[in-house]
Amino acid sequence: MNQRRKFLKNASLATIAAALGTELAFAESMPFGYMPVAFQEQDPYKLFSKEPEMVLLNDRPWNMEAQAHLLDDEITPASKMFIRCNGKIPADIDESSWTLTVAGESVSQEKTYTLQELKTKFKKHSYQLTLECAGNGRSEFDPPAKGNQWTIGAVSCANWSGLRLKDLLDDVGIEDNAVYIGYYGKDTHLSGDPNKDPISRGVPIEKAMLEETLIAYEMNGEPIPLAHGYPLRLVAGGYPASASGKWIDKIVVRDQVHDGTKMTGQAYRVPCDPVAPGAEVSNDDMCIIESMPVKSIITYPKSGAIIKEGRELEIRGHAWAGELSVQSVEYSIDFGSTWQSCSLKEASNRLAWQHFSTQIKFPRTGYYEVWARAKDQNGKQQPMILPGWNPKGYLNNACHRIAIKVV
Ligand SMILES: Nc1nc2c(c(=O)[nH]1)N[C@H]1C(S)=C(S)[C@@H](COP(=O)(O)O)O[C@H]1N2
Ligand SMILES: [Mo]
Repeated sequence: MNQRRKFLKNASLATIAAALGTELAFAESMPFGYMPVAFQEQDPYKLFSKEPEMVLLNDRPWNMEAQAHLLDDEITPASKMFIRCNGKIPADIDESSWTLTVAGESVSQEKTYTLQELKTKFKKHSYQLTLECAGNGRSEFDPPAKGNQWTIGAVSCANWSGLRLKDLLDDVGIEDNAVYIGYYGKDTHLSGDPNKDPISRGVPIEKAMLEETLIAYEMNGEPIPLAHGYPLRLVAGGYPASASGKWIDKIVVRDQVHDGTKMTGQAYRVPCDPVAPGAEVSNDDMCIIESMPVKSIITYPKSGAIIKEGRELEIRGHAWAGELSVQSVEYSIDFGSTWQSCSLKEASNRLAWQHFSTQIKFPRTGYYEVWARAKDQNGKQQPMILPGWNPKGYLNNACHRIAIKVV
């Protein structure tokens, strides 16, 4: 039972009237336990405590993205974090009875832990971790790809705390033939079919064993917000965020690549070799996305800003490169003809985004665009225009641009 329903069932008519802001007419005729329509309507902004400028892309399931200027914080607060749900958010979450089972072909013996055990038996670690939906930027692909039309705001970098997945797997004991782990969450399939998972993805065992791969129970020092996986979440920064399972109650250690829902077929895969836009690609020619590509976002000022001639404009933003670090960020004010360097900070830890900033002088009045371009530690740069088209519209890491008017 969700909190609201629980509240209503126990509420007196006076409490209901107070919540409605008026008397309940014909209160004596309302069936016992009935939920007034006014309480059924869900405002996602209130429900998930999101900033009013967040953009709702879908309500079944809930999908909401940030706008670039909302992502200006160095550590993303919950109120500005995108939501990507594949199914229905679990109701009736009871922390005191929540358990996590570790199973699969490659565990010596299946083992179940209570949430309390996970919190007390294992050392707590905290990392700031970049989570970007593989479909971020999908809206720009042509021919278009089906799915949520994310623009630029399906990325976050919050501070996550919990135990290392590695410590958990060491405690369970895993076999030498382990190649992959997979997660199962308690969210339910949109069809209502209890035998179908909305999503069950995972990561290679090497990624699972990284120090930064967490089974998190806190985000930004608080219990994880409901929409982001309360009370327990896998967090594998640098990989498509779909690998970071929310509401998890089971981890499987596999002796083959995990074949859960959205691991197979074309989901979260791109053509192993580039294809022409609109091409049909067979499943055999699609490869699983692992580390996300280098990318950057200008978070200040908001696109469309107007400044006075002669004034310098400060710009700032973040850059990330999946499992790699970012070596430099440049900007251009002449549509990419020339580039100047920005100052770039080190990441607070591996797999966290890095902050860049600079001061820009504009030569005269007029309309400008500021473009930002990052380069990863291996020298790979963001493309200026849309990168390789792919059937599902993943991995658009083209340069972010903002419009500026100098008057
Ligand atoms: N159990 C579960 N985990 C999930 C999902 C989901 O629908 N169910 N969505 C995945 C996808 S596709 C993304 S992009 C991220 C989104 O995380 P967020 O909503 O906390 O931003 O969660 C991932 N983990
Ligand atoms: Mo995603």
